[in-house]
Amino acid sequence: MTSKELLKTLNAHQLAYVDLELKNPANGEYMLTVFKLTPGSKLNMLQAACEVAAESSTGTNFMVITETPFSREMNALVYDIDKEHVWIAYPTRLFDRVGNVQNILTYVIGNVLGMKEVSGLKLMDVWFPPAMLEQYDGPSYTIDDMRRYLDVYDRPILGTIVKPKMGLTSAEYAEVAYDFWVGGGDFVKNDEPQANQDFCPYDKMVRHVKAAMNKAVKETGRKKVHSFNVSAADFDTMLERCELVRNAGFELGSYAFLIDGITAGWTAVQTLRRRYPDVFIHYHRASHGAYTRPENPFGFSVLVLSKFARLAGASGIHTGTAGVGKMKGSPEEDITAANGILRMKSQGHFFEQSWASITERDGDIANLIKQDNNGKEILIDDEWRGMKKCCPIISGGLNPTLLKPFIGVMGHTEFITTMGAGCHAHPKGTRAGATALVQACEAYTKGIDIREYAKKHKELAEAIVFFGKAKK
Ligand code: CAP
Ligand code: MG
Ligand code: MG
Repeated sequence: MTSKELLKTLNAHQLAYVDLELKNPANGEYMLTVFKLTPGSKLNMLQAACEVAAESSTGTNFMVITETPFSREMNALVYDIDKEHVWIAYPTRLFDRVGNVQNILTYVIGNVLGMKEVSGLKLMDVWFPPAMLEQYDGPSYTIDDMRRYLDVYDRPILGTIVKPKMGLTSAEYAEVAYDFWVGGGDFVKNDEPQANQDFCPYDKMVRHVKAAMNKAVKETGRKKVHSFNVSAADFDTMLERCELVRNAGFELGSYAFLIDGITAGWTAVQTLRRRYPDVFIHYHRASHGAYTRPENPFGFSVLVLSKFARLAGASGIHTGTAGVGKMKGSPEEDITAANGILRMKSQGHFFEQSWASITERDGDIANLIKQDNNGKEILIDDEWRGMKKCCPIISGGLNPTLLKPFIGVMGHTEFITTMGAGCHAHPKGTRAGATALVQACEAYTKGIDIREYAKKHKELAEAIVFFGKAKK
């Protein structure tokens, strides 16, 4: 059926949520979205789309007598449709005025994911108008700040997750962190379930990590970073954990706050961003698979999750290994997401998003974009220009032999990588695993094949043998 014919099938309730002639949806009044939609059995594509637009904005399943002319102005509008996708425009005035990501998501991936009218609904892309970029915090402390702190440029920041994921005492945990740092690694993160377990009390873990970091910095002469998981049962406890770290003598820049952004929630993410603009806010996306796995017809794409993380002010978010590591993923998904949050202007699955309102007086805009695409820091002092970058954190089943293959897919090195088993499964242990990772990175930056480089670098040679054999 043509859209004209589809329009004729709509009832009065559905007709209030469609305008296929909407002039200039990108006029700034709307947040734009594209959903992959499979209608429920009794509805056609447009009918189902209008039901989604209703339930995810002002409506419900019937037109109500209590509607007013103004409430109708707040209706989301289906403004385009094709065989599989629907384009819906949301008046930005629908959203909470304090720049609240949780509120937006409650609309667009709220009730609608449970509606009978659809048998598939996945939010594939989202476009934010400039006015929204000004209202939302966006990142404050970025990978560029971390690079300055670590004095690490032109290569990925090399990190690990301490493994086993859980079960080490605080002293044992810190020992592994120390071994990674003296092996040459830059960045150690708590794993996503790390909290205040009785065998590894939070305050003791913090103290031991501080001692380990002092020792490693002294021995290597290099700065180091630790990302503390501050996720907690309530905000008071979350903030207590932040303050524990900040009062343990860590210098600014040497610690990040990790938050399990989906299980702890978006309010936790934004609370950390607003309380600690001088700290790297590390968004771990544990349980994102329930929404993002390609075989799941309901949810949202990795790109959408990542774009909202940038809006909320995460300094970095895990964006996946594009299938190179252990988790499901693809370049279309993971690399699009990674570049979608890093750049000033990025092409998503459906929208080109500009994260900076660059004015004509900026003169050579094309040159600015080119510099940005080459990793030069543009959005520095004049944040008014736009939203700072959110960096991809690449993790999940990687090991030193996979660093170059991943960079080959990513196309650049503007990311943090964290390898857990990839370091701690090394036959000679964590320190050797870290050194193998550093050597694999050196080989990459020198343009030397890792097998060639391994001839004179034994830790890398051992990693190649071990992970080569371990390949499933
Ligand atoms: C990686 C990791 C991270 C994953 C999550 C894990 O450990 O600690 O949580 O990166 O996946 O538990 O798997 P390994 P993603 O390096 O040992 O796999 O980054 O895709 O969100
Ligand atoms: Mg309701
Ligand atoms: Mg983990």
